Amino acid sequence: MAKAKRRSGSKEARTGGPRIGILMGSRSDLEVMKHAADTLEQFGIESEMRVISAHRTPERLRAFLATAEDRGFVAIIAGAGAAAHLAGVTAAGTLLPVLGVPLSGTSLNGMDALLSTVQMPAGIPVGTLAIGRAGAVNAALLIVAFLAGGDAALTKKLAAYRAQRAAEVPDGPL
Ligand code: RP5
Repeated sequence: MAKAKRRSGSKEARTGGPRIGILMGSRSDLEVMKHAADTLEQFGIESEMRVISAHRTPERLRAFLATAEDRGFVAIIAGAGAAAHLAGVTAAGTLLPVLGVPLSGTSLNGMDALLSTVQMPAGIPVGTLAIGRAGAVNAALLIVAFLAGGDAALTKKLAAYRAQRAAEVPDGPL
């Protein structure tokens, strides 16, 4: 498999494998959302991170989605905080699967973003993960699991990742 690229911004350059879009509503979301890119990179999966706000830069979102499939994207992870609608609006504008990561940052500590992201009416799905870093990591791992179907090498990497997580758990509490 070609070495994974992790890109920030829209400048084109790619390795040719499946590609994941990582959208975030603000640059202030990067600290959390970079964990999605880090995780995908561990599996050799290319990603592109973009700051796209559903309410502040709706045209940027439309432009990204208009070419996403042609550019090789197979799934999108969208992270946003507050009255988070980025994942839902993204899902409304594409047939690609969209995973939502609710982010904390307001006085409601992410509960606002969680409910905004998870409560999509039937018909336009957003697969919603946990609030914050766990959600960013697990969104990436869920995509890895989907892509691993029929890909023996990726399945092996996923099994090794799980084994490593198990090895990190101490046998005793002290
Ligand atoms: C949301 O509002 C963003 O996703 C971010 O989590 C939050 C705050 O954004 P900034 O005020 O830091 O740009 O749209």
